[in-house]
Amino acid sequence: MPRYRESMIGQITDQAVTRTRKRPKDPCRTCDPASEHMLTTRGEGQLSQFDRYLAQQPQCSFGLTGVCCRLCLQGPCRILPKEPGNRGICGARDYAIVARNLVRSIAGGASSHSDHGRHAAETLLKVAEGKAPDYKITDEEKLRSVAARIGLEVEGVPTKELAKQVALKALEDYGRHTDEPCTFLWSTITEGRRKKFTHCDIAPTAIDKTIAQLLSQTVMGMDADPVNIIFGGLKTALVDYTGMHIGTDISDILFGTPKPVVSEANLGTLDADYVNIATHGHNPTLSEMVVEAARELEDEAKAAGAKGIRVVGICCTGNELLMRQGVSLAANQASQELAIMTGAVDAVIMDIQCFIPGLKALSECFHTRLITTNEMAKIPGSYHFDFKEERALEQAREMVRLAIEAYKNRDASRVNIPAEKHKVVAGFSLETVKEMLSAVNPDRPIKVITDAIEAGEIKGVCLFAGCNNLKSPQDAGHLTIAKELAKNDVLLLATGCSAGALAKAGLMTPAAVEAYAGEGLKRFLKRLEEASGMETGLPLVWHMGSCVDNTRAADLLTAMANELGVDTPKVPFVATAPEAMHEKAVSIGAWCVTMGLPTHVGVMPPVEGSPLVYGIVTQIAHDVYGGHFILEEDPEEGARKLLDALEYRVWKLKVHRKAAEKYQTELAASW
Ligand code: NFS
Ligand code: SF4
Repeated sequence: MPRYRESMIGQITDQAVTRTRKRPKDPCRTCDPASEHMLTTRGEGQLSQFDRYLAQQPQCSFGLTGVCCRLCLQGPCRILPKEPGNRGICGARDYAIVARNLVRSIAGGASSHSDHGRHAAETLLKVAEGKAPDYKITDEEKLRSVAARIGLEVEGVPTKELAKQVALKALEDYGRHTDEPCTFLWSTITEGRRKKFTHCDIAPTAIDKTIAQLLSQTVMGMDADPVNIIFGGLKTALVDYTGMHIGTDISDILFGTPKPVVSEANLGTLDADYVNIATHGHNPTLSEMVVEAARELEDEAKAAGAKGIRVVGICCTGNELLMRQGVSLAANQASQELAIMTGAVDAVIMDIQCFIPGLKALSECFHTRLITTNEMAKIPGSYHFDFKEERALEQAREMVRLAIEAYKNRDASRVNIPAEKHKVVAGFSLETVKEMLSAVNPDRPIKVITDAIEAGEIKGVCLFAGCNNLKSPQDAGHLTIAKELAKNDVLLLATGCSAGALAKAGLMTPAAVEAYAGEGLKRFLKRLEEASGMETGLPLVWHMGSCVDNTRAADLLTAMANELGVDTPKVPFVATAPEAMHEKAVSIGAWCVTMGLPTHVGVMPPVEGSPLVYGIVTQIAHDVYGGHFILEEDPEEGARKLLDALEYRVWKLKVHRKAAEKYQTELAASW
């Protein structure tokens, strides 16, 4: 692997500047036919992020490369080519500024995900204490398996009591004062990772403390050592993981672990004859109640002249509802406003994260009501409910009634719903995956995947994650890379808005296996489909859920490492965020690297201003953790690099195995 060289300095920054100058002039930056329909047939004045993206061009190259610092009131400081301007006013070098900016976005991501997890844990506690009567423990089996995993006594403990203990144990991870590492991290990773994190001193003991300390570490006049700053960032990325794992585990306990389910995706799932309610955001605590309330209030919608109520999802709340309730997924991040442009959405009900303020201006062109529900996430001019689990269903009913009211004001002549929609087979929790694999090998289900890799039938596993980012055409990166990897026999998993992109384009169907899978992958999937007798058929890409559910994929990685008898950096497993946008995507990417994954990002993060930081994240990280970032904006090139990474791992595994057999030693631990 080529090493970092000082001479890269000019090259990298020049590339960044050239790229910004090349940005296009046409707002229709999408390869989703439904989005294209909306953008080309919309009424005048209906602006969206596609237009605002163009208005922001060209973007500032200091910001793009990460060398703008606003940490103190003397700033902004920018790194200029010559002395003394090649340092900030305080003397901070390019590498300190780039590293600080980068890890602060990890702190942002980690606080979002961990807050989501905390909310789930608090809800579980309320349920256990009988304070949230509208919720219940839906999946007792999951409760017991999580409890056992985190070291609780399970035998004979009544359900509610156990739920309380799990909730308290999760909450302990937020504010522990001892040296013990976070339970939801430590109980889900390999022995090798535990040693690595301890050795590098990045094992977090408490979520809130780690995030606060990272902010403290990176204020003006604190840490100026880029390696130390990045290690602080990785520790924070691990609390991101911890919070996400809590979110997934507890959502499964409360609302059920996803099972295979058939639904549909894209804007064509909106129906002009129905009251359409779009649930948007991330946390299923609210949206599950909206689904229930909508089912209850069908008659009221009929009395208002509609055929009934259709709940659809946007972003990760959409993924959560798709996975558990079969609710259709109308849009991913970039097309959220376009859903309103159809003129058929009567209300958008939001919880937390990723709903953009631009929704408001657009909703004013129509009858659409925006409803926010979290005290930390309000949009001026929207309806706001102070959502409380104690009276969840009652509040959800009120929200649904607002949508029915709005429906009465809908102007049918302005409804413009694109026809585009595709079937989706979703619901691939790790439990589902294991059950499927058990049909082939009941004793060691994960071995079915690792055997297929070792036999060369499939090349490995790739997790698709992350957002849309208008720096590249909507969904293009996700689709190009997925098709290329499928053709080359890579087993594909997906979460978040990446899953949305692949679902909307029909890649989560059994038909896509025929259309895109290479011979090996096709054989593998067909064998699995037949053995497990899956009624839904097995799709090309396995939908694992929302972004917090990336931990489901991480659990699969851990299980594969344990099955192979190696640590995670040796497993032929890679990740890609072709259109990463949010700080949450940065924190997920950072923990993927820490877990030992080659992690492709298809939009350049602001690290090019420091060749040193660029070198740390793309190369040195590999030496320490076995994972690294592959920063590549060309999707075809990105796919090629991911394939290379997988092939290298399979080759190395084979070499090490042969050596171990020949000399009758243990498998080499290096990567
Ligand atoms: Ni993930 Fe899910 Fe989408 Fe990106 Fe936002 S919705 S949490 S952050 S934009 S994938
Ligand atoms: Fe400038 Fe230093 Fe203040 Fe940053 S911390 S704005 S580099 S003076």
